[in-house]
Amino acid sequence: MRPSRQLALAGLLVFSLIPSQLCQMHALTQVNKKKTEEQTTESRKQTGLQAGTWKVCIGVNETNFWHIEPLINTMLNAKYTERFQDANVLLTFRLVGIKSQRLEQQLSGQIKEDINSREMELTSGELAVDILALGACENQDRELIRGAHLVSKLGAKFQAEIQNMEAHSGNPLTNYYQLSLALLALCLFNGRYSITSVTYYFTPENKNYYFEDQFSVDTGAMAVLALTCVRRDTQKKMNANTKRKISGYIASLANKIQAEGKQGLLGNIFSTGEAMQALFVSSDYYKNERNCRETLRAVFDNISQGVVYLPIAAAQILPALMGKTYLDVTSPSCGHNPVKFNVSTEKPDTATPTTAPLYILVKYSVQINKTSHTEVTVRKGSVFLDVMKAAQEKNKTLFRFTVEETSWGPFVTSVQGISASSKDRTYWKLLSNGQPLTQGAGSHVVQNGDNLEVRWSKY
Ligand code: CBY
Repeated sequence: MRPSRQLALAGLLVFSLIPSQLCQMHALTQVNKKKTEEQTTESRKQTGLQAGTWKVCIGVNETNFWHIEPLINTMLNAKYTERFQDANVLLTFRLVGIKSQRLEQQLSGQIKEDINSREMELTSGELAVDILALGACENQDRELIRGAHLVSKLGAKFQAEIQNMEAHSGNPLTNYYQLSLALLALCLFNGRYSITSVTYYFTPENKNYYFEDQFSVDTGAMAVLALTCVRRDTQKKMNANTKRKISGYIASLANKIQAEGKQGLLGNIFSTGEAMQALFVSSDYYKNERNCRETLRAVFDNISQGVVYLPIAAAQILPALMGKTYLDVTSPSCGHNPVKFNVSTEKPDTATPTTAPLYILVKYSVQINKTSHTEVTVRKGSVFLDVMKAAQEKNKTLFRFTVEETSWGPFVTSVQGISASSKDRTYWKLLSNGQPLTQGAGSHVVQNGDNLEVRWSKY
């Protein structure tokens, strides 16, 4: 750590030494410990893990803390002026035990304000994350959850999703990621949900786990967490057959997640954290040390390349790296961590460009039934959205568009006046050189000569 950083240390974070359930789950026996020691010398060099701590797929300790420092700084230094990303960040801070009173107060204040002013408009998933964040690790915000009857309000939103599926050929109001978040929060905070609906709608074959035939790892992961909570829910009287069914769903979804493993990542970098959480609670995947090592290496690589710079992305990846899952939100180990480390609140260096801007030329097209093409010049380092703006300036009729702000940045809602609709499962898909983007329009940096496209699609 640089001296300037040391000066800027906001405080020493002290975590207590409470072994997590994962610790016990993945603990190595004495017999294979020696063998593992030899095998993992190389991996420790790469991930910074120390001998003796190689017991679980927890990526972070005092020595290799620097790997995740950018994630924490991203969350600490973000300007939380918009209503979005707050809840995910607060949830993560509480769950992994990062103490920042200032940020906790600010975020929990903003979430409460948002609930007050937009209660009716909040989607099921938004309210679910709010409840998870406010209720994480026994704290006084739980009073508000009770006082404002947030859990029963979430129950009503969950019910509305199910009614919509009944009325509109199985399409929920939002999506299955949000339905799963809602089920998870209802299950953790003793809300009402129907086991019959869960067994009916959460079968792994349901189309809502897929976007255009592609299994959504994010969605599957959230469903595994929710279903695992349901299976463990002691308040629900469940017969053996139902329990077996749900266990089958969990196993099948966990397999689908593993099948999306690519060079250590599960899906892509943005789904890997939650997918890790799902596999921690549902499978033996990370008992295999090699799988753990590969995931950590891939995640740390991506972090060091600066890919994870949105607070929401950082918030969704960090818990798994610290061996935590969203199921820990109501467990006594919530907020406890076996790691001691320092957190700097120094603003990251912002490099000011010294050279004159260079321009690049890209192709851009809008495809509905027929395709409209153009070419635009934008500054080097521009993102997809800049290209859309440049095209719109050239020809309003063909390239006009609208966006809606989300925690992941701008989401393109309409092009040429044609609007995406979750009711019809339509959206504007973004592609570069024929490949779908793995980042949104506000994040994806374009390169000279790229062939960029927005395509009217059905998922
Ligand atoms: N969150 C949500 O409701 C979103 C759930 C989610 C599964 C989400 C990914 C995962 C997450 N962790 O939040 C999701 N995306 C969904 C459900 C959707 C669909 C939204 C439909 C609906 N009715 O809600 C939809 C339309 C299929 C979709 N995502 C589209 C897109 C594309 C956006 C294009 C546009 N019009 O602007 C895009 C860019 C893919 C493309 N090539 O067109 C896309 N999603 C991406 C890349 C992503 C990832 C964002 C990564 C990033 N760094 O920006 C994502 C994390 C996410 C957000 N989508 Co969707 C998935 C990933 O790559 N791992 C709950 C709420 C409370 O916050």
